[in-house]
Amino acid sequence: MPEETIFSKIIRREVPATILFQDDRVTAFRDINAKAPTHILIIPNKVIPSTNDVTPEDEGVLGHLFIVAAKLAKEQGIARDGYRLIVNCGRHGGQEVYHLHMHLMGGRPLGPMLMPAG
Ligand code: DGP
Repeated sequence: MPEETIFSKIIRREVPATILFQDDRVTAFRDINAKAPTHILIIPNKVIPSTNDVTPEDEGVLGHLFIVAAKLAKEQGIARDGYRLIVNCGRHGGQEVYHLHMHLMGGRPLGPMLMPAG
């Protein structure tokens, strides 16, 4: 069994978070360190540490992350102007929490996708 992170405690509501959506497969809550007016994390309830650990049986839940992202973007009023979905993986990807998560960010122009190559 992969190791749990703080995100499992958020799913079980053992630590506080602003949960915007939850069903039997995914949970969505506001990022504690928001980098945009809307910054939401959408995560599978099942612990998948990173995209390196994804298996074919995860296809359904990973597709569901996009469905929930689109629904939340509409609800948050950012769908028309657009937004960014990010999944970080590993050290070079800047992943801090090893429970796969999709960032939904919007509410202002987000600028170029990456810093210039250095
Ligand atoms: P990443 O770098 O992709 O692993 O992003 C992890 C994000 O998780 C980061 O933007 C901050 C957020 N985060 C970390 N701990 C907590 C927490 O306890 N609560 C909430 N709401 N967000 C958290």
